[in-house]
Amino acid sequence: MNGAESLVHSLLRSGVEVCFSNPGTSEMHFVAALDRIPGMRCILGLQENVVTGCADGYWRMVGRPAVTLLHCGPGLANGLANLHNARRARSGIVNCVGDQATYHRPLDAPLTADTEGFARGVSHWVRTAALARDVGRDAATAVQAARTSPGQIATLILPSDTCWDEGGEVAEGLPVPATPQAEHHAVAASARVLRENSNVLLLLGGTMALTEGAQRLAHRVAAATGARILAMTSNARFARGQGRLAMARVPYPADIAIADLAKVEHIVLVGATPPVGFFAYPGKPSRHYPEHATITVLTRPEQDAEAGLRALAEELSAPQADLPDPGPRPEAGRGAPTPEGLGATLATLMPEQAIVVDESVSFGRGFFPATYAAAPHDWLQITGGAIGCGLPLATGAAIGGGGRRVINLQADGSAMYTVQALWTQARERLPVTTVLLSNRKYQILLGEYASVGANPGRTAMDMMDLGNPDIGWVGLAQSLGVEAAQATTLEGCADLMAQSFARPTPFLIELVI
Ligand SMILES: Cc1ncc(C[n+]2csc(CCOP(=O)(O)OP(=O)(O)O)c2C)c(N)n1
Repeated sequence: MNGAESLVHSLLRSGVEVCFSNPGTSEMHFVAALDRIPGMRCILGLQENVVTGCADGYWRMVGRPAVTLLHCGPGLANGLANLHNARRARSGIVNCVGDQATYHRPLDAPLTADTEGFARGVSHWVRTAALARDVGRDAATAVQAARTSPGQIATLILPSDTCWDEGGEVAEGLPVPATPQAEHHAVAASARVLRENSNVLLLLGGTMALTEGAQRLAHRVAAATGARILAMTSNARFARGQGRLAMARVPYPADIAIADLAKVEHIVLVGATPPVGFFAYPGKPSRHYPEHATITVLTRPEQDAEAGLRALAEELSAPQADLPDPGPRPEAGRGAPTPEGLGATLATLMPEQAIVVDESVSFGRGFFPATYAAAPHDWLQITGGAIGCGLPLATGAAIGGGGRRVINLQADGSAMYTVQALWTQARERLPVTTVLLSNRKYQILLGEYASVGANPGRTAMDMMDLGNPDIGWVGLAQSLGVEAAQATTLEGCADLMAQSFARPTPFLIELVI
């Protein structure tokens, strides 16, 4: 058995079943091993940032890591932005990066790079395999690292001779470390803050704090104490719709967030971090909560948020409390597309257990209230601000979603970073409906420009306008194998959505906004 075969066997024994890949010469023995050994679903992405974004979406739905197969330092580097987003989502991923053979590296051939250096900035765990004999054990250790709560990025670099040399040894899967629990003193301290004060904010963040169960417990705590509940601005996975709490997020725009949090005197963090601005602005505070507000941590992101909230509810002797009724589903929107209208259309048509992938950037800020009464669904957001994650995230979520409908609300500028993901959706025949929000601009940046009091001149405009030439989204999607059509009204969009939801294959709606 060579090292590559021991790698595949060990990954399988550790529970890894999906490989998102973009291979090169140094990974050919890994590819050959995947060909010989059954059990791993292998999915080709046509650029590495598609591959890594898919692995993020897969983890968010499955809670087990996929493996990525990347080519040398430059291949890994192409995938870094979505590994950054995945790290912010606290997703678990095992990257396997092929590299120059150990004895070839000193010759400084063209693809020789600081692969470990590239890996380190986005990885919790990095190792370069030294010998074929060690590769199986290294793979099992990487999976264990990736599965360590709340989820970590593990990067295993494989010089090609460690894959082709004989002497590979299969490793058994290693135990997954238990999710740490909230400390008793943290529960007691949080209870004291909630009991003794008004103007307390219970801030929920991270997948574990936004499950239906955690939301019900948070509501029970809030109903007993008068605390306010908010979610963080960006969340990896958020259970929403009927049967879940109609919960707002900390607003994105600095001024609105600062005004919204102005009365907060105490913040209890549940898997969340204190609310700070995405960016600093001259003369504005970086922290969006009042300076005098106290911060109490109920659970850190790696701790079991639901169990922590249960302990808190018990400590407070909080009675059971039914969730407020979000009311009926709204009527579908009509006429020219608006964020609220599209949100209402989505809420009307969304099938049960849909997965919404939201990289809607500036257009999407009004979607949340409009979808409180939609059928139960999961909402996945861009978490690290590195645009170009939506299409890959939707692709990976569909692979991990077991047939659930994926609805990708996708801004056009961001879509162009990783548009190749549409081809993977077509090849894998995935149930993904992309609603492509076509404003032909970097609208958010135009807004930022206006807020510094400037009017864009020709040079500035040319850096924020995507027209000239216009991107033909319908033709582009079709050329990548995805059926597509254009809509200019909400009625037209609703018709196309309904048609798409009835079919198991991908579809792109270019919604002109
Ligand atoms: C990797 C990366 N590159 C560049 C940016 C800067 N940036 C933020 S938003 C944006 C434009 C987004 O345009 P689009 O996706 O069309 O959304 P819109 O602003 O029109 O809503 C850019 C270039 C970024 N956030 N991440």
